[in-house]
Amino acid sequence: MKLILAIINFDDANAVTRALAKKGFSSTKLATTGGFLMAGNVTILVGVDEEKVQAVIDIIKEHSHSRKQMIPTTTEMSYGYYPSMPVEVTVGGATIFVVDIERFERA
Ligand code: 2BA
Repeated sequence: MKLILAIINFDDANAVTRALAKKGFSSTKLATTGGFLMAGNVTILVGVDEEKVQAVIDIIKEHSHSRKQMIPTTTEMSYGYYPSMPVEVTVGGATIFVVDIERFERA
């Protein structure tokens, strides 16, 4: 068995979990925060048999969109002058990890 962890945009989370449920996959949504932008995102957990991993990844990819985001940064020029230098980053669609599950039980 495998555990798929997918970090996706908050705005895509419902579409992803609905599409997973439609195909019969259980999922759990966690509210998470990215370490770089310090902005909220969503991590989806899906436990599946190995042969279904690609199907789940395909669904996640289909419903996760990448977005461009501007982040403010400042650099000191001189005399304590800090002009704002916005930088554009591309976030997502989805950052996906697949890990082995040693044991799975429902109690
Ligand atoms: P954040 O850490 O907030 O990163 C948001 C976006 O900022 C990243 O998008 C990337 O485009 C940019 N970014 C991140 N770190 C950077 C750096 N050191 N320098 C320049 N730009 C940087 P994504 O790569 O699509 O990542 C989206 C979110 O997925 C991340 O949010 C983080 O929560 C998660 N993530 C990405 N890679 C990860 C990893 N290797 N381990 C754990 N979480 C990861």
